Amino acid sequence: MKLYDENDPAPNPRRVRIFLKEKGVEIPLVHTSLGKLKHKAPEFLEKNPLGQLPVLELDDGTCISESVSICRYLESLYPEPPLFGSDAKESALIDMWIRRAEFRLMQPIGQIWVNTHPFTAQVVAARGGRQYTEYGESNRAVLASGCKLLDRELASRDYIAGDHYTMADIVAQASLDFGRLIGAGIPEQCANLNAWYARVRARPSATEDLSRSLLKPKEAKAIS
Ligand SMILES: N[C@@H](CCC(=O)N[C@@H](CS)C(=O)NCC(=O)O)C(=O)O
Repeated sequence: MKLYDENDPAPNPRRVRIFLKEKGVEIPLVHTSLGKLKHKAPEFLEKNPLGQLPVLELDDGTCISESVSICRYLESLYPEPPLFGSDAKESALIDMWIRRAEFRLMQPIGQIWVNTHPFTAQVVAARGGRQYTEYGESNRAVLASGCKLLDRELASRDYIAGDHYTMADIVAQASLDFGRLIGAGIPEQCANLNAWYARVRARPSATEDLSRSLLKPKEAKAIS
């Protein structure tokens, strides 16, 4: 089994690395450079036709993409500590919060990145496309409302889906780390969400080997 991976700060492969660290499990990582477009090479498209990272390749050649699906598979192999819940109610609540973190945090952050950031402007232009800046900017309000939703929830519990750290925290944490990097951070007034963010960032799983970051050391340190 091996994981096709890209370094910090790519948020989706990062989810899987955080998950593995929480489990205390190491698997071989195959560095697949986004910058060098390795994820669009024909041999990679055979593994994931969407040309995206991460991808988990099993020993029988089966390829699983989608970071949450990869983590669900790994959870079955390494059940302790449970990060997708221990009973039906917990599992459903974690799933609900994973989906909300995807739709209310990662999605607007992704649109801000694709449609407003100077770095992606070059990438989009090179592919003959364009940025929809006004649409990208409108996602700042969507992100702020997602942050406020979580802020209200975190008034009464320590973690996003309950009293324990779970996959929902990993999805939110990796998304918000990336958001911070691109200037789409957590609003200051979200005190409960900011306190949660400090808590999850203090976990050993959140620390990365910054020498592998795609960013300059100072930028990488800022989001680590
Ligand atoms: N929903 C997917 C998203 C995967 C994704 O967008 N990965 C990014 C890297 S963080 C990527 O490969 N982007 C390149 C592209 O979309 O062309 C997941 O959770 O794995």
